[in-house]
Amino acid sequence: MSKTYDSSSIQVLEGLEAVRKRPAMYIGDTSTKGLHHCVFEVVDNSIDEALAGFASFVRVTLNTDGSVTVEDDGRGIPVDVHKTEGVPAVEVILCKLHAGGKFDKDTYKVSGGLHGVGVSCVNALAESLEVEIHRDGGAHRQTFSRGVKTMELERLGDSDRHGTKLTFKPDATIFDTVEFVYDSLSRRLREMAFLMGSSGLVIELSTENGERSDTYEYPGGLVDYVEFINENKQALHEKVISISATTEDSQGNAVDVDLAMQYNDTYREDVHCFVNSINTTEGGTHLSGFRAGLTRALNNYAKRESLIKANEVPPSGDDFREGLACVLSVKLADPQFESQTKIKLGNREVEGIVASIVQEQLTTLIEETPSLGKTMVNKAVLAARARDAARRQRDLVRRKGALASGNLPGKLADCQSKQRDETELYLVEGDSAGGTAKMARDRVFQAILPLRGKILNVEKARLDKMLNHEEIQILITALGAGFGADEFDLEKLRYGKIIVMTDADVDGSHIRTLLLTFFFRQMRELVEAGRIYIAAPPLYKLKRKGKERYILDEREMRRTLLDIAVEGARVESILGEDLFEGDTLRELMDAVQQLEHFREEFADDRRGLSLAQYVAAADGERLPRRRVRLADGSAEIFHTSAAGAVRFEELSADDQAHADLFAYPEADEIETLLATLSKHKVRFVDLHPDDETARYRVTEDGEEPIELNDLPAVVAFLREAGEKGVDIQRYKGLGEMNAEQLWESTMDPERRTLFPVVLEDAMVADQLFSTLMGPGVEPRREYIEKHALEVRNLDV
Ligand code: 0RA
Repeated sequence: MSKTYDSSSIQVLEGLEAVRKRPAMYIGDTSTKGLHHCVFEVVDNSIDEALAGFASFVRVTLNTDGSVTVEDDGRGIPVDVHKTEGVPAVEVILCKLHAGGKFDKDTYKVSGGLHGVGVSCVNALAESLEVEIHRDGGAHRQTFSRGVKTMELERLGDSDRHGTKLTFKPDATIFDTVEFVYDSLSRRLREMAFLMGSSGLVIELSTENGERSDTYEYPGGLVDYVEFINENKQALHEKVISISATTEDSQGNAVDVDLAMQYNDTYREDVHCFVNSINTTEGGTHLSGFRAGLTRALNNYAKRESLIKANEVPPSGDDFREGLACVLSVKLADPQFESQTKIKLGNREVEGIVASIVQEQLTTLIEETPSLGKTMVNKAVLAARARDAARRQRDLVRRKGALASGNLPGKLADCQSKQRDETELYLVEGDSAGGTAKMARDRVFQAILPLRGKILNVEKARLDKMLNHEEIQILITALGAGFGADEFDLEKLRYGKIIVMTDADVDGSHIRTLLLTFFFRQMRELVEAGRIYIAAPPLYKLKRKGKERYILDEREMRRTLLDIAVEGARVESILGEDLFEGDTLRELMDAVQQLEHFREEFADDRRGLSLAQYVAAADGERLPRRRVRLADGSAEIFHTSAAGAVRFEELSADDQAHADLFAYPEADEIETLLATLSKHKVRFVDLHPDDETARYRVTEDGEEPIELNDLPAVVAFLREAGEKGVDIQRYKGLGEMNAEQLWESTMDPERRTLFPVVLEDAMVADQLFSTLMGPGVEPRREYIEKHALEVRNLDV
């Protein structure tokens, strides 16, 4: 970057009203996605500073007041007076659309995603924005609101630092939601850190309250990324392969190609590709170039070394990518995207460029390290064999008619409607519940498929074995959309919704997980299209005054009984003259009831504090998030999870082995409950007073008043009163319901609860499935131990 920027290189285009009028035009939409887009818009600028060699860190902080701060140690936004505008450049950059010194053609914007609309858009959509700049020997500050300055640029004093610190609070009148989602920001920032890795950049994300903080620093770049992907998988060769080159296209523009890859023992291809740091989820010419180069290099090598026998099925391109984890990143000056959403690269020339770089460097590499070449080819030979076996298996099954639609499995009770989108297929655990469901359903639009026993864990099986499994064949046939990478066709799906209906017990949740694993691995499109649902059969039925209702779980039960009791009841405090009734009474009783519930849970959990001790350890209104207990019995309490985790990690290995780290994930919930108490002027310590004084007078409609000691006693009394005239039935499983009950509670669209299965982050899901359902015992044990700390009611 030889070019120097100053205010003269910034051109002025138009005003910001346009952005406020039609925000979606600039940031995509006004959902969480658009909201996050604003953060990345600023972050991109910081990252550009890092790529240009001026910044070494980017720090993102989610502040308690709902604003977000992005800080870097780059050159700082220019503050000198703009030649034609006559105001400081920073003001032009923040208040004029498309103004930005970086709009020159000399360099491409490497960090940018869909971004590049300019920080002025962020300013336009911010209720308030403050920028602090260290540059030219001084510290400077200016503030804005909704794109308009609220003060002139101010010089705060001398400074020998350089950098930009920008804080903005999103405008709640523009966005559907102004709450940043930590995990979602963290995912993209981590991805950016991987992609920028080798430039030495450190990206930090934290919340101002210290609750969460993460540092992303990946000097290994793409190699680190691939190691991360393969973290819980068995790698087939020790070192991650790294390929990179810079060339020119026919126009003389620079094209950078970087990739890292490593085979693992799974059967899936896991390739992530990027263009100028944009995740091109639909691939494009760079991806097809990579595939061609890989296939050619390995095919030629296999031929030369006679690694494939004459009577053997030759590996296809797919076979060469079985079990391949790969990250491919290309950078080019003028990317052409095939779709508006920029997820598929269209530049034709890139294909040949990537293909020849990959072929060339890979060939050299495997010639230098023959064992590596053999490992890769062998994996592909096995994949080809399995593919062939699967094909034969499929042909066999197809000949038997099982995979062809039109020849439906006998167990399936199909529905009548041909309007696909209004139809539903229930996958039911066991023949007996299946039978009930068949009687219960509305046969016009509901189909039932009973599944017997456990279906195969597809995480541990290859295709041919999977197709051999009868329940899976039946499932594939019933869905009617085919199977396998080239055959699955969402359009052919025979039902609008696929609903998994299992018992609320260990077996039920296991079967549910196996089914979800199957859908995620083999029919991901079904999940992505939002077609999969989980049915929620109730745990209880409650009858009162001739009326029945179903209750989903314990918690709803407690609340319902209290609701009934609170009707027509009044509670007076004898000492304080407070009167509670109606909604106020319900709110207070509900809080007391929940706190008592926590009190019991604390009493018998292994974290070793009573609820009273725990609440007493509060710092102001903040409850502890972590507690570390050492082997000698001494313990420390931490109000932020980060501090507790750090303290734990600081211990020696021996101390760690003998120390316990306890998490309090319910802290937020309890804080809210305590706040409700204080809203009603009740102190936590008064819930269980030491003496036996009657403090509350309770009057139920048409009954004599009764005096009680404390609020938990009032709750118990009211709940007992509520239970009078109420008949409760508990269901242990679907099998205990008759057809009518099953229909009313779980299958009637008007009354049931359905949980849609959504795929938030395919990469995280992928790792989770590998960890929990894959063959490795150690990663699973680690996962469960780590998360056991976070889980209170492990409902299995
Ligand atoms: C315009 C020109 C220059 C830098 C920046 C903007 C800039 C913007 C942001 C936003 C967040 N951090 C930032 N850092 C820099 C070039 C300045 C020069 O030539 O010295």
